[in-house]
Amino acid sequence: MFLCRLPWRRSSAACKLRQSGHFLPRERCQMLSIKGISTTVGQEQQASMQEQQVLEDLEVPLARRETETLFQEQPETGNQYLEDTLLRSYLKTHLPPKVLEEVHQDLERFGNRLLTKIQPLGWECELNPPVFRQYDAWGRRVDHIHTCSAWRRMKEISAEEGLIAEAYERRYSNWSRLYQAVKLYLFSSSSGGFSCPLAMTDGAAKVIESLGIPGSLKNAFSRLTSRDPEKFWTSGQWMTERRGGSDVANGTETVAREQPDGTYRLYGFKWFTSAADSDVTLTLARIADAEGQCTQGSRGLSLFFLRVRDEEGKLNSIQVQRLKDKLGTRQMATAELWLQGARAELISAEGRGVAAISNMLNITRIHNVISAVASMRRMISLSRDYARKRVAFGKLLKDHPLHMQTIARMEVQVRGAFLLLMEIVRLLGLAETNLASEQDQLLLRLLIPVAKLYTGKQASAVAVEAMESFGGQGYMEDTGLPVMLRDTLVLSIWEGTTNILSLDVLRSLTKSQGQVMAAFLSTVQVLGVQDWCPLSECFAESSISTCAALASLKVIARKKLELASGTEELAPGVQRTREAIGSLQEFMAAVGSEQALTMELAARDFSYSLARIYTGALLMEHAARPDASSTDVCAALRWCNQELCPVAVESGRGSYRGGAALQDSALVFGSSRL
Ligand code: UCC
Repeated sequence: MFLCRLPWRRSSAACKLRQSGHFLPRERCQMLSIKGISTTVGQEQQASMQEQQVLEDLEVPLARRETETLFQEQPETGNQYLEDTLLRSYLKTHLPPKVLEEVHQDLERFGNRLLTKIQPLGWECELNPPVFRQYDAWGRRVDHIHTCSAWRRMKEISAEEGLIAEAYERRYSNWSRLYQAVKLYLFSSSSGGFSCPLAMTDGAAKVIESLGIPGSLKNAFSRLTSRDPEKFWTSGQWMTERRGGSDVANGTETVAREQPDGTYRLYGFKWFTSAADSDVTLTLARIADAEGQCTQGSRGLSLFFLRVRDEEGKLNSIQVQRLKDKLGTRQMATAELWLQGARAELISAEGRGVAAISNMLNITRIHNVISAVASMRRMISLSRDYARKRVAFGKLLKDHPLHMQTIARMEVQVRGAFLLLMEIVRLLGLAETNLASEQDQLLLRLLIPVAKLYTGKQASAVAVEAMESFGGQGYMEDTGLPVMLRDTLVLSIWEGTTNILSLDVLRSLTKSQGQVMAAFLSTVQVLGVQDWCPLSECFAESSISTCAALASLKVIARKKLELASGTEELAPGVQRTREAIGSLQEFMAAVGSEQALTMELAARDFSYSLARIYTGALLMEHAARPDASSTDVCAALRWCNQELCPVAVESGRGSYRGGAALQDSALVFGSSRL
């Protein structure tokens, strides 16, 4: 996340020598450390003399200068936009030229702002996590969550940069969403955790917009999507209660009581509320009838909007029980909250709370993908820079083939994940501007959980691997690397765990009666297996609606480009993708007649198969551009060299048969439990 101008080289040499025996001659360190261990008088005298010598050395400027040359130059990143060749080639390929020109200028400026101003603020957020003060000096309960000035500055910057606004103003029509996602992607690893409230703010804005921005929510919507730091609000998403983080339908106990004025008061306990310093929130509750009874299950849940504090900053009948002590995302306050009659507005139809909040979930899940890709990109950029600076066994790390193979494997992962992210936000942009075909919409519904679950896992694996590429330094807190690792590990958990998302993939299949799969298969065929055609051309209508100068694209859109000369090199990848699609189809045909348990057991592998096949097709499409580089081709082929359809392989091994579930239980609990 940080690793830019961290205080590594700032502390005095003497202090470093004291902190780290590594930089001292080994014998002297040992002598320093033998104090207190039983020694002979002679040994003690010798140790004392040597210790004296070390202390003298510390005072001698020449010796200090010599020692300083031992310090390792730290890995750094530059302007993250300019350095990201894949991002830039994607934008160049897909954005209409006029849009590209404007966006490029802004992103270059933003990249510089991130490097010089925002990144240091992000580190400050890490060093100054929120503090909870329950009582004031005179014993009055205040429940104040104190955040640092850098965190508050992040909120202002988010407004100034239009990190939410951009998606809702739609000044670039369908490309606005993609542009917003790119800014969030660049922001994420420098944001000091502020990506989290932004995700929920975007989700809340989306829900309100999808409700047609009712009059009572006009003010909230304009604040959530404002560029004015004075006006800008952030939102929370209070879904998780003690009995249900995943099983929201059965776990939600919060009760809503209607008031004479038509508003509601909420009573309950929210177990995880991220970014609890937010201005407003969306939350679920069960409406009590005149007898105080509530409908249980999913159909009993309704969606509410509430302001967390009033104009004077007083909490809305809410008590903060405590802040969570988390592994990561420590920059951001996650609280346990008691709702003791919090005034709220019902914003969904009664009993349609889950369906209504799923609009928010789908947006926050996309933000999760953004953070996953951003984290991988940052870790790999730092590993790469370190490989250019660190010498081991007489040569730079970059000259060690095994080390480079490890980084290259991570690079293939992040490239695939990046293209998958771009694909989703491209589709979302089309859907939000009424330009999406039915197929696009089905695809979007399917790909959001697929991308969330897959990139969350990828990011965790890449973060661990990349940390290792710094050796022991990767494990040191003040390098900032452990912070990045911790913050990445949450990505496979919040917003739905891998298994919950795998079941959501199945839900999308069932709900659409298989249409999402038809959309998936036909798109994959077009992307990876047919001639290349730039998508900006395919969707030229949308760009033309915002930019008349692009009318010429319409002409080009009708022309299918010949595959670039490198296409032949892609043949093995195309072949493997075709085979994987065939295996997937065979699996689906076979499983159609089997029980629901089979599909549940297969859900994760099935989702991984969708992710790998679709991403492979995207990589090949990118590699088949006329101006594709050899790196693009290499990444596509390497991606396709992995098992693209693990669900077929596991199915062949009998992993989803009923007996397999019994075996799983036996393996976990031992046979005696059966
Ligand atoms: O709050 C959290 C932490 C906040 C931090 C946010 C930071 C984000 C940062 C990102 C980067 C920095 S974590 C809490 C997250 N909680 C979850 O994600 C919940 C996980 N559980 C699920 O997703 C479950 O699958 C549920 C809750 C959706 C299951 O609920 P139900 O009620 O049992 O499911 P149903 O009955 O199948 O679905 C109810 C309705 C259906 O519509 P109808 O009634 O028309 O058939 C579904 O089709 O909701 C619809 N639905 C969806 N529609 C359910 N899920 C979706 C979906 N994903 N998209 C569209």
